[in-house]
Amino acid sequence: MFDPKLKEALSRVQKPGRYTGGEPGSVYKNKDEVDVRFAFCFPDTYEVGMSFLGEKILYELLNSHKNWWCERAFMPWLDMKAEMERLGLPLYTMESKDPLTDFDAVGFTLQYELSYTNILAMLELAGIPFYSKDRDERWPLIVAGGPCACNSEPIADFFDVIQLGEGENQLPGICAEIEKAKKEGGVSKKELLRRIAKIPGVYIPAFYDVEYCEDGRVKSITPNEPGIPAVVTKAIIKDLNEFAPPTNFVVCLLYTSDAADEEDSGDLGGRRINKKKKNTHLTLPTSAGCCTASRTDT
Ligand code: B12
Repeated sequence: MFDPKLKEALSRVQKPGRYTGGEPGSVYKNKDEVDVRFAFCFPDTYEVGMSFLGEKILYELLNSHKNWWCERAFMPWLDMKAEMERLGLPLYTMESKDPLTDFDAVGFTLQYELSYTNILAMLELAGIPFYSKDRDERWPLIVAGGPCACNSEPIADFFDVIQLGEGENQLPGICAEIEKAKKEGGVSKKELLRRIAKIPGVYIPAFYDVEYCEDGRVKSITPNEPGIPAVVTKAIIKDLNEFAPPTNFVVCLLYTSDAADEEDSGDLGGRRINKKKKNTHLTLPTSAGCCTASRTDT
């Protein structure tokens, strides 16, 4: 069932289907039976994030492990963000509706630099401190990956783990270390990060001292922990046959063609520009709590 506050928020926003989950292909597991919970966050609206192929790949890959559960979260549009702040609803995942703070790791994809402010907005909405140095063992590990991860210094302080390059081998490696540490018990965040740092292609910003030139360019990056690689090399899958393409896509229930129109005109994210009236009738699927929302957008 939906939380009453979430129901209230959904009744007041445009395109409530952005926030309900329950789409065909989405993966549901019993949270008490999984060892690792991973929240995959796309720092933009649902429509934009749902077209991202990397998420399809990594979502299916992580969920193919019986005891790991990968869920999705997106940046709410301004109306929903305001409702969530008003009602004190923390940012949650589409599948379980649990807040991001309940997860072992929260991963952001760095698709384009323009989305960086949304990463901070999502952390703020989740009630998670921005800086890695301010998060101890009680907080989820905040992980980044994606094409912009290879130029990570501008945002390095916000992340515990940055994965450079393709994620098919690396992300399961990170989750395996998290699982192992949880099962051992009492493993500090620093020790967990030391273990994760040994995965090729993984950069742990806290383990490097960065010096800058006067003009802001990076002068040097030096490991400050023993056994940490001096150079982190981007992960590349040499044989694409190692990984079959995803077969179980999560299918959007939302009418999304407006997003494409708006993207063409540079106005992406839910505001209508063509003034056409549209009736939106959304029947939220039973797995998401069975509720119906009907509205007319202008
Ligand atoms: C396809 C594409 C688009 C498409 C689709 C975007 C989408 N919704 O998916 C369209 C045409 C819409 C698009 C638009 C834009 N794009 Co574009 N796009 C690409 C492109 C060519 C491929 C991205 C892709 O799908 N790759 C395939 C997936 C499977 O690979 P991947 O994303 O790299 O994911 C893998 C790894 O990176 C990693 N990974 C990814 N995320 C994560 C997360 C975690 C936690 C971990 C551990 C690993 C991980 O694992 C994945 C599997 O190996 C890239 C260039 C490139 N070669 O990467 C540019 C690129 C991402 N786009 C870019 C830009 C700038 C934009 C725009 C902002 C352009 C504009 N000014 O409008 C817009 C953004 C609009 C928007 N809001 O989406 C830039 C970003 C550069 C930057 N420094 O900001 C890139 C890098 C191109 C470039 N070199 O300039 N784009």
